[in-house]
Amino acid sequence: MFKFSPRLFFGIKAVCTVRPFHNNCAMAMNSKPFTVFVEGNIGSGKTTFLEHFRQFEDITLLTEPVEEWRNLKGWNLLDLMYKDTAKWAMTFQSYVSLTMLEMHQRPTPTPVKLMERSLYSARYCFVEHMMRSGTIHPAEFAVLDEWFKFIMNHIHIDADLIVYLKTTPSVVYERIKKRARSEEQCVPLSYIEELHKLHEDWLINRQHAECPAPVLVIDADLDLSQITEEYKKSEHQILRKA
Ligand code: DCM
Ligand code: MG
Repeated sequence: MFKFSPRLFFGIKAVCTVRPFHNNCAMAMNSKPFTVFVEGNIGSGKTTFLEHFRQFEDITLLTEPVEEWRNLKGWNLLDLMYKDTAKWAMTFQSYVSLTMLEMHQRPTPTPVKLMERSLYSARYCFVEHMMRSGTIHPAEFAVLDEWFKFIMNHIHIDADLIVYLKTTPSVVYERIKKRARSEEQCVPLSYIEELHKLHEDWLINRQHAECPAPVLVIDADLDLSQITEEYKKSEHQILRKA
């Protein structure tokens, strides 16, 4: 059993920005919403975490657009990617980037915005894995990386806090098997382990230049009956309550 210990890592990199406070009054003055990315391995409970916040008013919840990835003009890109990764990874990730960018840009009428994953995890975890494992050709990686750099340099992506649902690979592997999303049935434990390491390298070890916000780490190994208590401990930082 893991003991809960939320740790807030305040980024020391120059790119990290923290807004000191905001409230409804600030919203009325047209300030940007307090924007939180919920990050973590496949099966770490990101969607469940977002659902926990549905009970609160004045919060916009943006779940990962998996249904769009499963149905682009009738094509299931997620399934194509898992069935023939070498052929479809590039197409899949370029569509992920487009849909995530649309989510980053979506106007938000509330003072808080909670978003499942981001363009950053797409680049630093999933595309990074495809490049390192040789799944995509270096030329394909170069194209995806140029898109990412262009977006970072020309479009402002708001980020105030990253919630990292930290898990043990074997735990999420069992969850993935249980939830039985048809496309993911071929996913091996080694892939989950490698994705875990890439999340750690990005959010804990700070191996990339871009960690756009402070990181709140939550122990997400606990099962559903206990995890709500862990989620509650993050409420004050997300809802900006004293
Ligand atoms: N996924 C991916 N690349 C991304 C984002 C997600 O391959 N940039 C995949 C991993 C999962 C599915 O999409 O199979 C949805 O992720 P999750 O279940 O973690 O919400
Ligand atoms: Mg999800």
